[in-house]
Parts: sequence; structure tokens; C-alpha cells
Amino acid sequence: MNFITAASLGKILNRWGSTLLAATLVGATPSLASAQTNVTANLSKSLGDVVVQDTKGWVRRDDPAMVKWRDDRFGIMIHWGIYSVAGGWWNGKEVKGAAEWIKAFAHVPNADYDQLVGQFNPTNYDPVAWAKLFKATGAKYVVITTKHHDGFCLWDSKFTDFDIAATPYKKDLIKPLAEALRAEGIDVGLYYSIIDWHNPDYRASLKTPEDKIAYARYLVYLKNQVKELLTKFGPVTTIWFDGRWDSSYKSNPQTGQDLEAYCRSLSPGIVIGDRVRAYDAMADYNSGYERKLPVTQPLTDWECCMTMTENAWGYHRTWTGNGWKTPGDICELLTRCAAMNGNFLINIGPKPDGSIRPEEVARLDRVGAWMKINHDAIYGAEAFPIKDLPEGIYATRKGDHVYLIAFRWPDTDKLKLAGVSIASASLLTADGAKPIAVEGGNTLVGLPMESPDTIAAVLALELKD
Ligand code: H79
Repeated sequence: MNFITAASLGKILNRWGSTLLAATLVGATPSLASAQTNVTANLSKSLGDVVVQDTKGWVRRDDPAMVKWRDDRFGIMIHWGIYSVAGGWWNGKEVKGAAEWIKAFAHVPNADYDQLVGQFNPTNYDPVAWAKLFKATGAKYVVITTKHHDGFCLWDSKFTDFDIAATPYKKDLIKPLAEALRAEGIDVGLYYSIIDWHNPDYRASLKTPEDKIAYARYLVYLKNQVKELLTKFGPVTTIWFDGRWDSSYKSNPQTGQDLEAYCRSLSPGIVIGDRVRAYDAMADYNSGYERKLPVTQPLTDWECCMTMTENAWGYHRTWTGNGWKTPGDICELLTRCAAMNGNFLINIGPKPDGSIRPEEVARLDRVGAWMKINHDAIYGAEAFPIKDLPEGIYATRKGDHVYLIAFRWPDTDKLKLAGVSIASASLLTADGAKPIAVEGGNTLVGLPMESPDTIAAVLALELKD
């Protein structure tokens, strides 16, 4: 593996910094921007942007598996399990908060919660159709919950009966999806919760010698299951751990170090987020941007995972949270990630019968239509800071191309980009790239009065050597 340190990355970023460009608008035309809502500002407010610049000893991986993950930029997260049967309701009452947390939020005893196992029967599950939908969305990888905090396993595990084999459906849900995804050229990522509310050996804290003995047994169980995940389903490119905050895990960094090393021993090249670690180190990337974006460009690789609603990952029947993000919101979040060297996962919570709710399908379809035209600005793209870009326009770079992704169309027909030397420019459209005239090597002229795309139009600039 080739590594470069955070310090040397800093130098590279400084090199980018020295090529900062200045963009200025020239020529005033009637404002179209005023008619558009400021999605970015609204999202920033509701999500609470964060600044996390502690690299915790991160070393940049540049081996092929990591480069692929970094270039992918866009994935889909799936939260599915027996909590989907409850769908955010317990005993005839809606339970507020994330639907996959219902056992904790509604204080459901094990014996009652276990009844959901007998009701989980996803007869409409069609992993091939899922994979085709994700492909059409433009997703390059998928991360599915194999076990969430409730401890229920979506595959037939040798080490517990609290799994899919105990349901009326009986059949493993993970392998057919892994195979269907790979058939579409989509990488397979598996989410696994460290927290386990079902296994009697799990402990949130280690207060007594008995706790320590039980938790040691739990860690053996966890590793046995991780081994199943990394050996039974063909190549797994990412293992996505979650739930590291209980003191049993976080008070002993050795536990996370061992788990990370164990995964790498089973699957060299696997990409692992920093949630595998007890806050002591970064692993391959910062996976902490949960429903949040960084304010400034992180120094490490990073990934944001995002709900379509305010905070429900698993299926919630009557979600009455803070509304649904629009397809434009989702494209803008993806773009903001790519423009800050990050990856983006958009979440869906399939229904207990295996179907995907129409609100989610409609959003994935529309995002896919946008990606079909504009994907060059996202895949393999990296940050390209341009000073004074108008608000709502983001820039990425790939090779000798810079992409301006305009969620708010400039209220001018001329856009001057000082300090850049443009060989040619074009507008990406459904009918192919349309040439845009360039004046003086740095000014785009004759821009259409209105955005040619209702979500965001992309201007592709070919730079001179
Ligand atoms: O799987 C999704 C969520 O269910 C899971 N991560 C995503 C991907 C997640 N669960 N909780 N969190 C994320 C946030 C953690 C909240 C906490 Fe707490 C605050 C943990 C400890 C303090 C609330 C209060 C939960 C436990 C105590």
C-alpha cells in the first residue's frame, strides 16, 4: 500500500490553495436567483454543519481499493430489519425518533420485540430490481445493515438464532443482494452494529468481573459474525461499523484496534471507516458526518451518510418529521461532498415486505436522471476551490477539466473566472455537451438566461495546459 501522511497531504492542499481562482460576475441581467430558495443555507441550519479537522494519525491510502472507493463518491445506505415491521409504531402509538431505535425508545422487552421475527416476511424482496434501481440512480456502492443495534441478523448466522432463518421468509437476504449488486458493477458494503441489545453477553459498561467475562464472550461472537460477513458473500469492499459509544467499547481502544486488524487480516484492501475505532484513530476515513456536512474541507478522506427525512433510517410508516428532502437537495448534498473531497451515502428504509416506498423510489429516479447527464462532475472528482464563486455554484476538478455545478443559475450571461486559463467550455445537457463561448481565456459568455436543468446545470471547462 502507498500511504501519504496527513502532513504531506497538507502540502498538496496548499498547492491547491495557491491556485485559488477568483470568480466575478460581469454584466447584470434580471435576477433569477431571487426566485430560488436557498437550499444550502436551509440545510446548513437544520443539519448543523460541523468542523472536524482532527486527523487522529490518519494516513492516506492510495492502493487501488481505496482509490476506487474515493472515486466512487456516491452510494446508497439501506436500513432494513425487523424494526421495519413495527414501522415506527408500537402498541397503536407512534414512537417519535429514528424508527430503527423503536426497541429502546418504546422500552420494548425482548420477549415482545422478538415477536417481530415471526412477522418479518419480505415476500416482495427483489434484490435484482433493487440493484437495477441503484444502478439507475448512479450509486457506485451500497451499504446495507446486516445487523443493527437490535441484534437481528439479515443473514443465516451460525452463531445466533435471532436471524432471518427464524422468520417465515427463512432465506438469507444478504447474498442475493451482494450478487445482484456485483452483477450491476456496484460495490458491496456491509453495516454491522457493535452495540447489540439482544445478545445476553453484550454489556454497555464493564462494572463487574462478570461483565468483563460476558463482554469478552460477546467480542468473540462479534468477530465470528464479522468473519461470516467477510467470507460468505463474495468480495465485500467496505465494512461499516456503528455504535462505538458505549463505555465497554470506547474505554478500551485495543478492542477497536484488534477488530480493525482482524477485518484487514480477513480481507486485505477492505475500506473501513473510523467508527471501528474507539475515537482514538481514524482508520481509512472519517465516517462521522452523520446527517451533517463539514464546513471546511476535511484533511482526511470522509463520507457523509444522510437520511431523506429528518431522522429516520429504518422504515417509518407515518413519518411526520421535518419533511422530505427534494431530489435537488440530495443532488446538492452529493455535490457539496464531492466538492470537498468526500463521499455521500443517501439512505433508504425498505418496507417489511421488501418493497421500497414510492417517495424514495421517486427521489432515486430523479437523482439518477440528473446523474446520467452530470456524472462527470461527481465520479472521480475532487475539490477545486474557486474564490468568490457565486453562492449555490460548486466546483470540482477531474484531470484537465473543472466542473461548475450551478444549483443557482448566475443572474448574468457572463461569468468571469480570474486566474484560470480555459481552452474550451461546454454545458452538459441531455442532448450532449453544448459549446459555450469563452472570451479572453477566462470569461464564459452567452450563458443561457435560465438554467437548462431544473436541479443544477453543469458547465465543463477544459483547462489549457
Ligand atoms: O444507523 C443509523 C442510526 O440508527 C445510528 N447511525 C445511523 C447510521 C445512530 N444511532 N444513534 N446515533 C446514530 C446517534 C447517537 C446518539 C447517541 Fe445516545 C447520543 C449515542 C449516545 C449519545 C441517544 C442517547 C442514544 C444513546 C444515548
